[in-house]
Amino acid sequence: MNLEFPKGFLWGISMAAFQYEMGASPDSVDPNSDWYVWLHDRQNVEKGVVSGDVPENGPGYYDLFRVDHGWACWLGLNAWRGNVEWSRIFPKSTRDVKVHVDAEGGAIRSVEVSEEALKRLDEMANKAAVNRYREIFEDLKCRGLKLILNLYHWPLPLWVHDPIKVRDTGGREGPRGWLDAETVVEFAKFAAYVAWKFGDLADMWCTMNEPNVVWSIGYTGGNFPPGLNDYALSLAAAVNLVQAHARAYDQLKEHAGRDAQVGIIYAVTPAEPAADEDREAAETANRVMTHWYFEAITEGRLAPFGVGGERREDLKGRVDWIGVNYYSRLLVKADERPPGYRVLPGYGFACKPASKSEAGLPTSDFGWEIYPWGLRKAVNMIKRYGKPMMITENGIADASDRHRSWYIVSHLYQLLKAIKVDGADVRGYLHWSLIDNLEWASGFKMRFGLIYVDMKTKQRYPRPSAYVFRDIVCSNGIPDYLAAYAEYPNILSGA
Ligand code: PGI
Repeated sequence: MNLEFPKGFLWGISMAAFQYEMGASPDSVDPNSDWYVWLHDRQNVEKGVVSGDVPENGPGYYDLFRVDHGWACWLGLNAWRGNVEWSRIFPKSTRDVKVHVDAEGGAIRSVEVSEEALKRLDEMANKAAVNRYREIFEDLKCRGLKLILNLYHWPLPLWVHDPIKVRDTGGREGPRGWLDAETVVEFAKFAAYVAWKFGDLADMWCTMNEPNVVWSIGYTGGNFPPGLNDYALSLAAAVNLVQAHARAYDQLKEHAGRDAQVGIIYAVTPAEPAADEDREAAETANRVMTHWYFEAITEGRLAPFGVGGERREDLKGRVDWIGVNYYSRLLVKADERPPGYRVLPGYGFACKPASKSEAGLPTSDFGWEIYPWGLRKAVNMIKRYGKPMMITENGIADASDRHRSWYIVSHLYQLLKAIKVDGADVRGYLHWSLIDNLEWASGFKMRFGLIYVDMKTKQRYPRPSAYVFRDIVCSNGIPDYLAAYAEYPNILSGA
């Protein structure tokens, strides 16, 4: 197999506003989101739900964006996945802005945002934030980077979600965020506004990042807001997140132009059977975690977590391209209790940090097994929906940079197999991430950057793996001198 990528392949990085923006000036601090409050909450810090690290000490992209775009150019990139923060643009409620909603029970079937409503939204928007985003995006475009603009990467404005109140009342009192169908309507307004305001600058769009992570980690005992553990609430959030995607899709098509390419980014984590007798369990896991969602937005069949099967024409055909985020796998065993499988510890995401998995494969600082074959599987799982794909995240928490180079090469090698052997239509690879940043509840210790950031001085220093990635990007393939890193395990993995 020749180790070149198709002509015109997109090479880039992905980032999230909340993880990158704050840190270099008092002006950059946005205290108006649920995540900001969540990370500062005393109870969360005391209980160890969050690390105690706060976004105000972050890498400071809101002010230093030109520096970081410069590094992207140094790497030879031609794409950048950017993100706007809802709570910056609308720190105050937009509920009073009248729009036409076709709703039935909890189903939000359509939202129409008129020109007049857009003007009202424009009056309410925080102009300093809107202008800053315009500066940031114009700078990206001037440098020849394609802008893939993502609307939602997890923080919600406080007027949409009070995570402490929701946590403390078990989801009864709010504002209740994704537990409330009204959030779908407000998100549609936000999408309409961003499309209208930045339609001239975005080359591709995505409505949101990993809805599946939001409804699982936030509502099934994880450390994300609102920190609940309740299957019914997780399901309610999932249904609203699917609807929010579909309604935002409609707004982007309406206000950024019919030819706007609108996608969704999903955490595709392939479940593999522990043994032959667990094959059905693995299929169940993939259906429960992944396939039901894509069936909803392609065919209009809504069976959340694989249960039920309601027709929803208003969800059908709501995706032009699919972003696959891949980090590791899950190994599953059949289980009599619902949902019919359980995840085995010691493999995939469930390993000890910076050690070896039960399969003898190295793990990251996060305890995620390095499993490059899973990327090929993830792509093949999504191929059936017949849409162009892009790897929208792939990377590793590796402060010492001992694994990152061969992590990248071995994953790209499996991606090449998916493209050339399996015929998958993958248009680009966006690495997570360009620079070290705030890893949500885990804080600054988890370092995903190709470029190291000294969080005190805000200085950037490229890691050795950045040079490796740069050589790949500049040759649009795996150069000969790196070909030995493709096969796995190899000498650098310590395996
Ligand atoms: O953890 C690295 C990155 C985050 O920094 C990104 O914001 C987020 O989009 N990451 C890994 C995943 N998703 C993202 C994979 C799924 C996952 C999310 C949260 C696994 C564990 C916790």
